[in-house]
Amino acid sequence: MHAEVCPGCGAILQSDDPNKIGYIPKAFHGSEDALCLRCYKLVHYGEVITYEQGDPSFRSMLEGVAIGKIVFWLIDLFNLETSLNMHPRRLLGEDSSYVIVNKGDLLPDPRHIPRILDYVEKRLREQGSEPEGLFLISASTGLGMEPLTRLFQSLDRDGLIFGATNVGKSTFLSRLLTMLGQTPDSPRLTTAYVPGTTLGLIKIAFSEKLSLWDSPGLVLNDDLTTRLSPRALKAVIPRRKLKPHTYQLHPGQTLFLGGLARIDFLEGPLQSFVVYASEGIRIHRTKQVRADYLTDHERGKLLVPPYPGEKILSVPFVRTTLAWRNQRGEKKDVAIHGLGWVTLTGAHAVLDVYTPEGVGVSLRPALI
Ligand SMILES: Nc1nc2c(ncn2[C@@H]2O[C@H](COP(=O)(O)OP(=O)(O)OP(=O)(O)O)[C@@H](O)[C@H]2O)c(=O)[nH]1
Ligand SMILES: [Mg+2]
Repeated sequence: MHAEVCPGCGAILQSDDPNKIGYIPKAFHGSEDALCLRCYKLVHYGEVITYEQGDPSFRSMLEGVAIGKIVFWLIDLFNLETSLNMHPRRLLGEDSSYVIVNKGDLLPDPRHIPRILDYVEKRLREQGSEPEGLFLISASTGLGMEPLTRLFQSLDRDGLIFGATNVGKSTFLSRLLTMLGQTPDSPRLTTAYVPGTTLGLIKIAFSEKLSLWDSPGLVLNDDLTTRLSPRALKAVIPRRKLKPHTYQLHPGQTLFLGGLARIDFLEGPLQSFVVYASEGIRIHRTKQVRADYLTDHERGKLLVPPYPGEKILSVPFVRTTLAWRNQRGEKKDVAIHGLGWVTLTGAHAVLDVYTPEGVGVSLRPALI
């Protein structure tokens, strides 16, 4: 059979231009499970090819695909605010039946699961969504997957896996198929830490009658990870359980999260700043009076990631001012979209948060 799309990423295969999406040397074109050059390099050598042509118009690709299908909306626990903004009603024209919060293995303590589900449920209600089911899982470890495998066994329509880029859609489908016993012959979906891994719709025969569809993740502009080099991404995306790091800060002090974010503590009582981010981020505490100098001279040097030569170093830091007063015992998270979050424990605070222009910053009740 003639393979027309890459079984790893769904790109339409072509043998004309090695610098374009979907390239496969002529000799391999036509063999059923041959991967495109990009997937081949990713899977076998961990090498990332990026294409100049940019967004291959995923939005138009997704138009109409949800009709008649059951939509499973995947959300990334580590990047909740960005992935919750990727509402399927807006993007597919259909609501999701099920919402799946992925990457649960990153939680320092599974006892926090109910609290996180409550928060997600509340956010979904605010958006006018009441899914038939809400799950928290880890596609990497299999945590929480059993009820979902039962649900998939009982499907009576095709299923579409939808969500922002990098939330783990392809990893989830692969895990699901493995758990349902479809291993060697089922397609090997390419998964990777870089955003934009899946490039087209991939149809997977699930039973005699039903198919499951993997889809390319849309990119949201407020997400830090779409602006980083592969090297910086490796440092920023956590792979293991998060280890919170606590810093006691006085007003007049600043915390840098690598050279990617800066938090100036302007007003409030002495309090803990608890950082939930990847171990690859160098955290640096300093006096606020030194912070401008460090911003101008040490991003990409003392403050890494990013690393020397990265495009993001020429993107200016933009300030977001946050101020709040808590009810007794409450804590707040400052979420920096794609980088992680910082929990503040004091009764009140005023902060200036600096992030590269365009990267989203949100204030929310503490997740943990
Ligand atoms: N810690 C953790 N990482 C995960 C989990 N699931 C996926 N990942 C990682 O997240 C990254 C993205 O996974 P993919 O499955 O490629 O994500 P995707 O949603 O298919 O991304 P696109 O194809 O770009 O839309 C990879 O580095 C995965 O290893 C999980 O449960 N826990
Ligand atoms: Mg994918």
